[in-house]
Amino acid sequence: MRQTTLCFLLKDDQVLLAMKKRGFGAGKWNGVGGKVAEKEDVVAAAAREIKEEVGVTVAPEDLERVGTLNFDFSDEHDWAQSCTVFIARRWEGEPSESEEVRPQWYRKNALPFDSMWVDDPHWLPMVLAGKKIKGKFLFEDKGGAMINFAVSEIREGGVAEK
Ligand code: 6OG
Repeated sequence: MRQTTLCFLLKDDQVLLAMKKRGFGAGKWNGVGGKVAEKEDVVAAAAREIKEEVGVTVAPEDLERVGTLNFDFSDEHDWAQSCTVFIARRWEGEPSESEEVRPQWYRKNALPFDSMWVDDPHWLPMVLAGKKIKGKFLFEDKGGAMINFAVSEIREGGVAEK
């Protein structure tokens, strides 16, 4: 399965979202990320995508791994991916627009879910509340709708159901 990354920069009560201008997920707000290259580790991949997409530099030790999400698509099996989610509270530089995305800060309690992937309301608030999670999601309609999903919080010493 394809490995991808997704990272959310956090500043006070705000989270950086990026409007994808082209390619997979175009027209949606999301964290910053993309495919992990061959022989690249996920942390390096996340740092590379953040630099490419919004122009800021995050040190590997400032990328905190907070979740793993498995996405499956009933009508597009090639799109299946395992996505490692990170948050970062320290970086160098100011987020800026690139050919791929337009970044914008949002208050954590005022996220534009209507223009995000349909799975996001089920796990992103948990991540923004400081939880570590794992989730799996099955989509139809090319990601337009969810058939089923499961999200659980990962706690020290075990996994608790949401
Ligand atoms: P590129 O194809 O752009 O990498 N991604 C998803 N993010 C959310 N929130 N929900 C989904 O539900 C997603 N499916 C994929 C992971 C794909 C980027 O899009 C994210 C990667 O950051 C279906 O290289």
